[in-house]
Amino acid sequence: MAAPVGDIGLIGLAVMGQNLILNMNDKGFTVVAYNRTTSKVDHFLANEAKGTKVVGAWSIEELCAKLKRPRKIILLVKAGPAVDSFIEQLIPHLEPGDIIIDGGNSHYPDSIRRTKELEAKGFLFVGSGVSGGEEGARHGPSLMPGGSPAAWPAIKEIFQKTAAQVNGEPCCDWVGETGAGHYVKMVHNGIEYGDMQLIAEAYDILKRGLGLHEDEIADIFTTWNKGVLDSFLIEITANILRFKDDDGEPLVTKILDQAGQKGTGKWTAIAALDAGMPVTLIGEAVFARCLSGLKEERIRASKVIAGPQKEAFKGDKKQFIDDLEQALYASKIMSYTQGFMLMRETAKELNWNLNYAGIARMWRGGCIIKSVFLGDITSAYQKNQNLESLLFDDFFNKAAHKAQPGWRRIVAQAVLWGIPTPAFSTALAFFDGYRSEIVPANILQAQRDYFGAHTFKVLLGKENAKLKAGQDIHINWTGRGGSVSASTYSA
Ligand code: NBP
Repeated sequence: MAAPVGDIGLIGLAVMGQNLILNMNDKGFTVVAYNRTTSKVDHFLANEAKGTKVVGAWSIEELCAKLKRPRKIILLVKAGPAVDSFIEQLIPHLEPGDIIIDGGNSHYPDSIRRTKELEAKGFLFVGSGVSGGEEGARHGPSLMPGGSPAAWPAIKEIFQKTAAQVNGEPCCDWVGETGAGHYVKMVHNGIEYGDMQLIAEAYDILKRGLGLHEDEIADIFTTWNKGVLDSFLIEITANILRFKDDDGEPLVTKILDQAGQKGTGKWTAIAALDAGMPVTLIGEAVFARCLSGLKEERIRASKVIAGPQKEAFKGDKKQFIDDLEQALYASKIMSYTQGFMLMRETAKELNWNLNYAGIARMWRGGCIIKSVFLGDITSAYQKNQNLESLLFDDFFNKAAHKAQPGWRRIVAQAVLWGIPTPAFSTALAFFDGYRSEIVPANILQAQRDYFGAHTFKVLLGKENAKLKAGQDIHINWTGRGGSVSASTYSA
């Protein structure tokens, strides 16, 4: 039998798989391609892959036979049972140390399970976030691999050469153990929801608040794209706003205001609730899409619920637009602060050694949230890998302080106009809550103890004979209740 030729195998010849194969081929790797419906292998070899080094396989057995050891096989198939089915089919043809890589949009608990199951059988598993869609897959995606650490040295060269490059650095590094790669990809998608919502709110304020035309708003976004907000999403939004329908109207004004979602933002929000972390901006971004979905109800409500009388803006427009830029920047800082806090908490819970500077670097290029801003986050975590939150980093601390006055003016003005800004507002509320030594949770604790004998702890410095430090205290608030307290636990 001929010696194996393939550096890596790939299963799943749909849009992502085909493009990633061609990309890896361009980087000098020999890829063996397989698909469940094998006619797609023939079609791919005869068309898109014609003239390349790509090798076809028409069975799992043939795919495995054509790969160099340790075998590396990427699955780019529909997330869910299809991934498990291929893993089962592959196992009889693998040897210990071989590596199965899932590059689809799998939910991280599945990747945790698959890592454990495959490692128990002597194989290695990598769950890798792949971002950037078709274009990214073809010319350089952001790749976020996690799973069995022993797999990384074997796949590192292929992954880092295939990924997008920014300033000569690959947008790919080892993320962490078990499901960490897919977890980080999920948080990436959640952050993407937040960034998109913030831009949509800025558009709404400029359109309904200042009364600007799409062309004028596009110019503002183009200017912002040269400063701290320099990012793919700001750039494409400017292009979208300039795009005209056949009658010369901006096409965007004709698009139904009902946002779709595939679920990764929701997964992030649920993960945040499970971890008990205040990832409020992503949550609001998901809920804003839910509210947008209530189109018929909103139409009816708009006829019977009046907002404030709209007053024309009398202030300094230039100053207002500068304030809005700062509000967007500061809100974005809050969103990333929250996202990294979530990753930190989960890493603690699941014993992952997450590479935070690496994560920010991976997101710098090849993906939807790519931005200059992520370079500053990389620097912050390079300076201090154990940073509690971005707001403790000098650069972001100063940036948030500088943005504060304009940010508050924008949120206040939007409230007066009756223009909803859930993402801007929650970012500011988070900032004010996070910087408060005292929050009104004392009232909540008192209420809980009053109606349910849930107990409370005493504030440091306020102890006395009745209020003892560190103890769970129950007070008979009405003189009528008993002295039995409920057991304490966190739900
Ligand atoms: P699809 O998500 O459309 O999946 C198509 C592939 O899955 C085909 O190879 C198909 O085989 C295979 N497949 C299906 Br569908 N059901 C199967 C089953 N029950 N058993 C075995 N194979 C099955 O392809 P894609 O859009 O290229 O995405 C691939 C992965 O990458 C997905 O997890 C996706 O979420 C993720 N992703 C996509 C993007 C993007 O922009 N599209 C970006 C980032 C990540 P067949 O040809 O025989 O039907």
